[in-house]
Amino acid sequence: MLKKQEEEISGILEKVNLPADIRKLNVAELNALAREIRSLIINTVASSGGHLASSLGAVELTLALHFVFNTPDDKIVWDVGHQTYAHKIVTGRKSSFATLRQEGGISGFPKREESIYDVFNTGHSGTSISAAAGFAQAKCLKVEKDKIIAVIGDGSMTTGIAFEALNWSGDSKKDLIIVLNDNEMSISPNVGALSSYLNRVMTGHTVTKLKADIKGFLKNIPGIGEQIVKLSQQIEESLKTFMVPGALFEELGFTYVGPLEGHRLDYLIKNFENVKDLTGPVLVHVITKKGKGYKFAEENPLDYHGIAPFDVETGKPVNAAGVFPTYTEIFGKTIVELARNDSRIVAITAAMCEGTGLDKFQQIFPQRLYDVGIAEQHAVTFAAGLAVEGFIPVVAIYSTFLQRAYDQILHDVCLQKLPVVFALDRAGIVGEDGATHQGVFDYSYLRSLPNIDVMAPKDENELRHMLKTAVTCGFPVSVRYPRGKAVGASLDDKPVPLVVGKGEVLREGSGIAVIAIGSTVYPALAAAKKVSPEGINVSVVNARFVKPLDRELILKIAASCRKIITVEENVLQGGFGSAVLECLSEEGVTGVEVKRLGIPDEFVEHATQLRLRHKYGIDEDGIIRTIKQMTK
Ligand SMILES: Cc1ncc(C[n+]2csc(CCOP(=O)(O)OP(=O)(O)O)c2C)c(N)n1
Repeated sequence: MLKKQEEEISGILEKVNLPADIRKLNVAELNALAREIRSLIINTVASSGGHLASSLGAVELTLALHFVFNTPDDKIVWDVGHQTYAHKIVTGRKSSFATLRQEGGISGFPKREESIYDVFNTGHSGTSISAAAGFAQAKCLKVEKDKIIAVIGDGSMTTGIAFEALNWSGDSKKDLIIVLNDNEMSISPNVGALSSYLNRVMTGHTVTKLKADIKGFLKNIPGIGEQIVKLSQQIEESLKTFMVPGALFEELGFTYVGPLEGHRLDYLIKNFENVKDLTGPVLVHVITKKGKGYKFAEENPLDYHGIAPFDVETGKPVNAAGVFPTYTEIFGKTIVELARNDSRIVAITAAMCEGTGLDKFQQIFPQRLYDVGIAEQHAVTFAAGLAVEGFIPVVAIYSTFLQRAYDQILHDVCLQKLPVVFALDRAGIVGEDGATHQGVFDYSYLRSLPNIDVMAPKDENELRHMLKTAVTCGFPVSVRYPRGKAVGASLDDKPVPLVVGKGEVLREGSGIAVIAIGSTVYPALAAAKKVSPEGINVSVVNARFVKPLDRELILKIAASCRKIITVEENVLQGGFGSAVLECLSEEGVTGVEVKRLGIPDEFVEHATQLRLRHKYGIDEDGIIRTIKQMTK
C-alpha cells in the first residue's frame, strides 16, 4: 500500500535543482525523486551514450549523501566519476544534462570548472581516497570541521593507489569517510583477493546477525550465561577476520560500518546521520546493484557499463553496426591466431578483458589470460616477470591507462630489454570521454625510453603484421591503434613480421611530402589525391615506426621535397613530428620547411572523434589546408 502511494508521487525532480532542495523532502518524495532521476539518466544516455550502469547503481547513494552532508562545504570526492550523473542532476546541471558528453556540453566526469560541487576532477580509477585524504589533511591544518567523503567502487578499490591511500589514512587518524560502493563488479565481475574478501564480508553479515541472536539467548541462561558469552567472545576474536564484517578495514585503522543496503534511502540516511558524528577514518560499506532500475542494464551490467546510443524500449544500439571490424576485434582475433602457434604467448588485462578484445583469448586459452584487476602497474611488472621466465606477455591496455605504469615500463621492462608487447588500444583521440581519456601522449612518453620500439599501423592489415613483428622481435614493443572501426583493408592470409624501423612510400610526388603515422595515413593519402588536380604533387609516406625512425627514408624525402608535413594523433611535444625534426637537426639538414600537425599543448576536451580531428587539423581537410598554405 505504502509503495503504491509512493509510486503515485511525481513531479519532484521539477522542484529539485540543488542539494538544499533535496533536504526539504521526506523519504517517500526522495524515493520518487530517485525514480525520476533514473528515468532522466536512461533517456539521456540513450541518446548521448555514456556510463549508464554505474550511474544507475548510485542514485540512492547520491541522494542520501547530499541529504545528510552539507555539500558543497562537506566535500564528496567521486572515484572514476563515471557514476556521477545523478550528482550532476541534483547539483545545478539538470537543465544542461541533455548536453552530456557533447561538444561544449557537460562532461561525463566530475569537473571543477563545471560546478563547485565537483571538488576533484576524475576519470581514472583509484584516486578518490588519496585526494580525500589530502582534503582531510588540509581541513586539519586550516582547523575546519567540514566532512570529507570519498566514494569508491569495489573495482577501483583494487588499484594500487587506493591501497596506498588506505594505508596512509588509517594511520593518520584524520576525519575521513570512505564509502565503498560495492556492486561486485568492475566493468566485468570484479577479481582478486579483496573482491573475494568483500564477498565473504557480505556472507559474514548474516553470520554476525545470527551470532547476536545466539548471544542474547545465552545471556538469558541463569548462572552460566554470562561466562559462556565471555568464552565465545574469545573464540570469536580468533575467527574475527572470517566472521566480522570489515575486520580488514578495522585492522587498518578504520571504523567499519555496514554492509548497508544501497537502495534503501531511509536506511542509508539513518546510517549516514550516525556516521556524520564519528571521528577518525570511517569506512561505510554499501551494497548496490549495477544498472539498478533498468532491466537490460541490471541483467547485463557489462554491456551497459559504457554504452553507445540505444533504444530505451529494446536496449539495442541505435546505430547499426558498421561493415568494418573494430581495431579491437582485429587485435583480439590476431592475438589468438598468434598464440595458437606459439605457446609462450600469454595475455594480460587490467580489468578490461572485453574492452581490449581479449575475451576471445580468455575463452580459448583460459590458463594463459590474466585479469589483474584495475592494476596497470602490477600488470606491467607481472609481465616483466613472465618475460624473464621465457614467456611473451602481451599487455593490452588503453593508451590513457598505461600512463599509470610509466615507471614499470621504464624500470622493469625497458631497462632489462624484456620482450613485453604493449598493445595500446584507444590510442589517439577517443572522443566523448574527454580530457581524462584521450590517448594522445603515448608516442611521447614511450619514445623517450631506450630499448623499446614504438609503432602504429595505418590499417587493420598492418596491425596484424605489427603484432606478429612484436611477438617475434624479442624486445619491448608498443603497438598503438585507435578507438573504433578500422578502415576496411583486406587482410593478408597470414600476419608476417615487418622490417623493423622501415616506413613505406605510398605516393611519389615532388616538392612536398606528408609523413604520416597510424590513423593519419589514410587522411594524408586522401588529401594528396584531392589537391592533385590543382597541380600539387604530394608524396605520402607511412612512417610505421616512431622508433626506430626510418632515418634513411626521411633524409631521402627531405632531399627531394624540401617541404615536409608530419601528421600524428598525439601531442606535438616529444611526438612523431618532433622525432622527425630531431633527425633532420642531428643529420645537419638545412633549408627544409617542416610543419608538424598534431595536438598542441593543451588537454583535449569531449566531442566526437570526427569533430576533434577536424578541430586540430589532423583530418583530410586540415592536411589539405596545410598543404595549400605551404605550396601557395
Ligand atoms: C586507471 C584506470 N584503469 C581502467 C579504467 C577503466 N574503468 C572505468 S570504470 C572501471 C570499473 C570500476 O569499477 P568500480 O570502481 O567498482 O565501479 P563500477 O563501475 O562498478 O560502478 C574501469 C576498469 C579507469 N577508469 N582507470
